[in-house]
Amino acid sequence: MIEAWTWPTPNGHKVHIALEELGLPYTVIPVDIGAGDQFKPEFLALTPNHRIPAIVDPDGPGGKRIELFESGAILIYLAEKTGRLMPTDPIERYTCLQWLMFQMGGVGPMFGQYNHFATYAPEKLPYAIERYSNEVKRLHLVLSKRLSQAAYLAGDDYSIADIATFPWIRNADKRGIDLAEYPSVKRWHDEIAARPAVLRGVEVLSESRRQGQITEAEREVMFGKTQFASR
Ligand SMILES: N[C@@H](CCC(=O)N[C@@H](CS)C(=O)NCC(=O)O)C(=O)O
Repeated sequence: MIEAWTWPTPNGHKVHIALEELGLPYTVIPVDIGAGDQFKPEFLALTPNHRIPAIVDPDGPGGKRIELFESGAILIYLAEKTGRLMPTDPIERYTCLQWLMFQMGGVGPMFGQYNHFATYAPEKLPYAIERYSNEVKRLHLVLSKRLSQAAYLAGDDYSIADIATFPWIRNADKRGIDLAEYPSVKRWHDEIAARPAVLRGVEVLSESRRQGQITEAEREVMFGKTQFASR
């Protein structure tokens, strides 16, 4: 059975949703990133990047065990393992990968930096908040244009590109975005949000979701010296 080493964050939700969509049996191994579980030896053995998500599939290619980190790589792996959620036509497949990379290289990092400076940073730096807030808006405009031309990011069919992007569009209001201003993104979001597998995926570890402000201890673990300790 696939092990999902994960936590209820947007990057974790990508994997939960994909596993639910594909109906693959999996067990959840919680990695509490506020408590420092990402630095435990058993997790570092799977990923030197000490970030969730990671998976272990004992039944990987050729029946061999595979360990993977980076949510985009995991989504491609799961799609190829099952022959689903990624088009097979070469042009459509590259289009799907293009939008997956757009999420991995643009939406994820920029929205993440917005969250950092607007929510987690102890000092509220106007330049940093404005810079990432502009990127959040710009990226919503790019998505809006694409989704006014196509039903889904890859084209006619729901794919791993949508699964990668959706968890970052959920709760858009937390990034100062009113989805009503981006009707095509809202149409796409609302449709995906109602999928039964998505409803199940976003509930994985929901009981562990942080309520309220980040604590000093969590800030130290994720952004302070803890990450540089020798292990
Ligand atoms: N590019 C990575 C990013 C993973 C990532 O940033 N994960 C965050 C949670 S969403 C994390 O584990 N943070 C732990 C930390 O900051 O120490 C991916 O897509 O898998």
